[in-house]
Order: sequence, then C-alpha cells, then structure tokens
Amino acid sequence: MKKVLSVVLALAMLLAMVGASAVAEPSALLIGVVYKQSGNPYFQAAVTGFEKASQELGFTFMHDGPDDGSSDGQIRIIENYISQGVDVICVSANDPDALVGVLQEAMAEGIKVISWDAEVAPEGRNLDVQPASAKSIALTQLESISKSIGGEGQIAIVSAMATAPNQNLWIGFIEEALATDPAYANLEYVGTVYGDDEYTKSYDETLGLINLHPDLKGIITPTTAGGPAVAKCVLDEGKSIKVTGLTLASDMAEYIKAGVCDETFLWNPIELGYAASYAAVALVKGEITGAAGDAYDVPEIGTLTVEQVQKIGESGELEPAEGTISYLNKLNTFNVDTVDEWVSIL
Ligand code: RAM
Repeated sequence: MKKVLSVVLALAMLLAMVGASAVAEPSALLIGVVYKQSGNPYFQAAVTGFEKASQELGFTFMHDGPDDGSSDGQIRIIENYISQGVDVICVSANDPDALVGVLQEAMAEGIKVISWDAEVAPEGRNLDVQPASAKSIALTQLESISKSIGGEGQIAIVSAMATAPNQNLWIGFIEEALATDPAYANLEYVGTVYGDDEYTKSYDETLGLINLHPDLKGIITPTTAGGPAVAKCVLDEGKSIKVTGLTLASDMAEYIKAGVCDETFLWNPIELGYAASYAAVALVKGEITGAAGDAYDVPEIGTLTVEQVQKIGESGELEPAEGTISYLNKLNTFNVDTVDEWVSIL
C-alpha cells in the first residue's frame, strides 16, 4: 500500500511540475549595467536607482565596472553580458568610440543598448540617457567659477579620464564659451589636467597646476571623484583658489563650509540609474525604439522625451547631429544653505 501511495504521490508531483512549467512566466528581463570604474560612490548611487526600478518593473540586473577604469575592461564585461544573454546593456562609457564594435555585435544579436551618464557614439547605441544637456551642465560650472572669482583671473579644469565622453563634451562647451562669450573675456584659461577619477592622481595633478600657475584663481572639477581631492589640495596649500564642479554633497560639505567652494552641482545619480532602467524596459517592450519623438514615463520624475542630439557645428552654433538622447533636467546646487539637506542623500 505504502509503495502504491508513493508512486501516486510521485506522479502527482510530476504532473504539478509539468503544469507549473506550462504556465510559468517567461524568464525575467535581464539587464547588464556597466559603469566607468568600480568603487566610485557616484556609480554605487546609480546602482541604487537600477535596484529600485528592478523591484518595480520585475527585471533582474547585473552590474560591474573595471577596477582600472579602462575601455578594455568595459569590453570584457560587455562580452560577458552578451554570453549571458542579457536583453539590454546600459553603459556609462570610458571612451565614446572604443565600445562601439562590441556594442554593435550586441545589437546584431537583438540586445538593446543604452548609454547613460557618459555616452557611447550614436552608432553603438539605441539611446543615450543624460542628466541634462552638456551645454547647460558646462555653463552652470563656468558661470559659477566666474562669479566666485569676480569675473577675472586664471582658471583651470581638473577632469576625469582624458577619453571620458561626458567630461570632454562639458570641457568643449566651457572652452567654446571662454573663447567667444564676452562675459568671460577677463578669464584666462590655463588648461585641463586629468585625475582619471582617482583621488590621489586628482590631488597630485591639482598640486602640479597650483605650482605651475601661482596666480591661479579658480578650478572647475567636473567629476565627483576629483572634487574632494581638488578642494583638499587647495586647502592644504593654503591658497585662495575657488573650486566648483560636479560633486557629491557628502564629499564637499566641509569644503563648502570652509569657503573653498561657494557652490557645487550634481543631478541625483540614483534618479539617473532609475530613469535609464525605465528607458531600457520601454525599449525591450517595444514601447519606444529610441527615435526622436518617443516618450516614456518614469515614476516620480515624469515623462521623458527622446530628442535628436545637438552638437556645436563649425559656425559655433548648436546643430542637429546623429543619435538620440533624453534628459532628466534636474541639476541640484549645493551651497552653505542647502548642502546639509543633501548630505544624507548623495
Ligand atoms: C564621476 C564620473 C561620472 C560623472 C560624475 C560627475 O563620478 O566621471 O561619469 O558623471 O563624476
């Protein structure tokens, strides 16, 4: 009797399993997130945004960035994601061109590609998701440093990697405004150095700048990794140099309070990862194709539209260019009055 019962039980279990697999949901959408470098708190915050969206939208995601911030490291991560059968790759690139080949292979296999934060060249992506237009991010920092130093004197930039697409776009718009806008006629731009998004290199490069240009009055550092290193160096050297840039509030509160920075800026990287997730899922579901005119909803943020990219043309004016982009358009300002509200968030 026992034997008969266990056979019946086993049969019932088998039927239940077959039944279960017959009605099972298709396997969850899989997203591979790639960022510039591991260990950068800015990207850890962005991952929180992907995490939040994954709970709401029910996708699974993996995230990784090379230790050395190299494009080769990013290519290896992308190859691994392709072999794991991801549906979407969301990448913040260390170089706009170096990843195009591997991402074109991904797209040929039906994988959607989104660049976010730092863009891949248009031929290597379906859509770029950015915090705000490169021009507005660039000019916000330039206006700020000009105001801080009374509109005259030497300024320099301490950037991230020399190939960083986002920083290089911002620097391009800053250089263009310095060369053409009469508002900046009394600013003397002495050049850009690269801290590679590493604290020690950013500190050392800042020290080099200060020694080379004893009259330096202002530094723009458009990188969260550079910000605290640049400000610390200025403070250590006892220089009356003003610093502004794109920074985490928690990194800069002490330097804002010490008067090294009048203000710094940043969008919320959590929101950027969150918005990129919603764009990714909309692409896979076919709700958008990444073409100009598309729109997708991001809870708590609103409807984001997809626009044609604009670049500075030969005339110096913005002109439509290849590729599409969508913007969060939320740049926050950290100063003595606001920084403490932000410290627990960013
Ligand atoms: C660093 C990275 C990132 C950039 C921010 C402002 O964390 O370079 O790409 O968007 O700074």
